[in-house]
Amino acid sequence: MKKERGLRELYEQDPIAADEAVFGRRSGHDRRGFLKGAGLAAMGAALGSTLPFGRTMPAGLIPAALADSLEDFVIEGKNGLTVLNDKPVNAETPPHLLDDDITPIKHYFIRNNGVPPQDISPDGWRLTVDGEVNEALDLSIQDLADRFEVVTLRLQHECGGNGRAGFNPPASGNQWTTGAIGNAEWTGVRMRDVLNAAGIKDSALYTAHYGADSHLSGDPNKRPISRGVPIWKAMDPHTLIVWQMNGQDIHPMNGAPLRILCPGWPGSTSQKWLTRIQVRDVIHDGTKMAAPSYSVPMYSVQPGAEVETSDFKVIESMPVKSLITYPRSGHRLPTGHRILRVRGHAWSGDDVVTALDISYDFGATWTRADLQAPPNRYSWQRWEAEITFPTKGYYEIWARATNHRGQQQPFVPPWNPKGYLNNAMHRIAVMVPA
Ligand SMILES: Nc1nc2c(c(=O)[nH]1)N[C@H]1C(S)=C(S)[C@@H](COP(=O)(O)O)O[C@H]1N2
Ligand SMILES: [Mo]
Repeated sequence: MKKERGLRELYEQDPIAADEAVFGRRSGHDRRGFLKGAGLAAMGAALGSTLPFGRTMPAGLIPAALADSLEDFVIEGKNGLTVLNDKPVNAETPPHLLDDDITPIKHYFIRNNGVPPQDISPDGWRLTVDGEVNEALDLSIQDLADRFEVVTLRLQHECGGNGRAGFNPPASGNQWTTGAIGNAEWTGVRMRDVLNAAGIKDSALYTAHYGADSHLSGDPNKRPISRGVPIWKAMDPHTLIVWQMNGQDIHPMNGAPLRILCPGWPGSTSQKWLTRIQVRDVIHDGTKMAAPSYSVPMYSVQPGAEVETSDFKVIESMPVKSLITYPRSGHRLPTGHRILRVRGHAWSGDDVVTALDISYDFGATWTRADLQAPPNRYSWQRWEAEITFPTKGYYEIWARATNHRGQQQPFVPPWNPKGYLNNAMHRIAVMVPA
């Protein structure tokens, strides 16, 4: 398993690289190596005051006031995320900060494979559509807005590796717990309308997505990631090319100024900093398309087994899942109280969640929660339940979603070499004092 690196360690080893990982390359440093621009502003905001001598503060120096709370301060415009120990920045959302129906930008998770682009101004941004099309397109964001119907949808979007930390033996990669999921309100155009404008040929089989971020190695010939989807998924009216998140500009770390939002499929199919969609007559073979990336064995394997590359299949629809977003784990009822209302969200890849059950006796008995229909397809669904605890004591609340195919969240999900698709039931602890 890859050794994890804390931010503090990162700062000790390579402070300039740490600044870049934390603040993004666009924050930059001046010629003497001092932090400037957005990075400086972020540090000031985190400290709750401006830095009078900020301009002469050497890059890579962690302000003493922040040294003990690095996990909280680091990314401008983000708040409360848990920064995972990796470079570039990967940050997940604690479950209690996912309580809103629409995930706020500040709480939306970040998963970067490479170095985000420096210039993300929407003016001058171009999207190329080419490959197996009758007429290649070269579009500005304004062109997209002018030429196609603009739509706004709430869409669930989860990293294929979410939950990886729960597998035993452990799988290498970011040790996501439960927070690489978000359900924001995205505004843009349907990918289908753009592809139809280009005119897809009969030979069209798969899309290939390209973004403006660069490879961690700095090698311009390598791409951090380039994935795609079968044409039928690209043509689904919920697969969007978006430039707004919750009615605002997309956060720079979430792919501004333009990205794909391909709901219900591994987050990696939703290319950020989108510059090109190529229509292909073969299954796309871009970076991180081939097994074992974003792939699982075709059959169930013994934990820890080695699996032949040819025995993997690419992940498509994500599995049925849910979260308890209130209360926060460790909640203590006030003395004399036995009643608690719990709530959360449930979602299921391309499918609809039809039931949510909770247990407060370690799975011995289950109670059906109230479950709402999604406001639009591919949004997660709100659920809520009231529990009356029979005695004082320590309780665990478990939540288990079921989709319209009858598929349910397991207690122990199938182990796989890369640690994908962990949809184990979410559990929280509650104390009832008396
Ligand atoms: N260009 C680009 N697009 C990308 C990535 C990336 O590293 N570069 N990461 C992918 C992965 S693995 C995920 S899970 C989602 C994460 O989206 P978010 O950072 O907005 O939460 O973006 C996807 N799109
Ligand atoms: Mo991902």
